[in-house]
Amino acid sequence: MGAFLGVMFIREANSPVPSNNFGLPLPRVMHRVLTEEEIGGREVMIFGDVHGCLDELKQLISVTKSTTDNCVFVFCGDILNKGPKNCETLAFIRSLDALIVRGNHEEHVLMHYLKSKKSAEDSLAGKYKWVANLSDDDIDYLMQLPYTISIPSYNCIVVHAGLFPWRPLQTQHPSDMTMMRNIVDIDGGKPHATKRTDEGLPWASAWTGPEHVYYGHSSCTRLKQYNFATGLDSGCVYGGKLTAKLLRSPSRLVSVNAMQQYRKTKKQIIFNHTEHLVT
Ligand SMILES: [Mn+2]
Repeated sequence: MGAFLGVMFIREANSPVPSNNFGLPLPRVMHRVLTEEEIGGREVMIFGDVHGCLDELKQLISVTKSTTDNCVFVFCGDILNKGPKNCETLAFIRSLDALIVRGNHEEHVLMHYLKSKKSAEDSLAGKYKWVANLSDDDIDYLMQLPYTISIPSYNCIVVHAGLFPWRPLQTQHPSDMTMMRNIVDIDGGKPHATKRTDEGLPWASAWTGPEHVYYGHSSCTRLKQYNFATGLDSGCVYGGKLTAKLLRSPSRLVSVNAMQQYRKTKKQIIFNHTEHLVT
């Protein structure tokens, strides 16, 4: 395994940064760093996938007594789509001066928006109808969302879906960072990422740090804790919970229950509402 890892690292380090999913333009900053100076002694709160669940988001902020004066808000992506209050959620999160990494749903929104601008036949309809209510400034804002946010003072990285183990940040593939779940063929010579969960192993189980990774995207497996990774998507939009991690010592997980099930799941998810508790 050791020799194999070394080969992987060199090969990947020399490969060019791949292009974006869906032909979207890349953001000016792919990998944002949140510095100690920016944090300025405040708490840092990292949220799992909100998916338009604004009421639960406000409740979670309220029960932890967090404000922009005492806390920096960071989101794991997928703040939009599927849920009840998309435009309002974006406006609220922007009002918090929060940092957000892009999720596959932010990219879907941008893709549908750009298609609708190109061709009258591709007008925003169905579940993307609400996108027409976003301002040009909102679209520009979403276009510039980075893929990762590193927080060196807490030795951690925030990403939506995951990071491919053994690969430096600069050569991580955009579609891995926004969509991957598992890694296939870890011992088979050519490991690769997949969106599927029925083959291979969760990428987070193979991630050996040194940074701890906080990610979302994976509600079907609920809250997941590995040695060097924590999955914060606990399926709020599916009637689960909205979860966040507070980083300042003593660090802790906090969550609130969804007020209702906003979206049906393809697979049945059994939520354990005593699994982790609101503080
Ligand atoms: Mn996602």
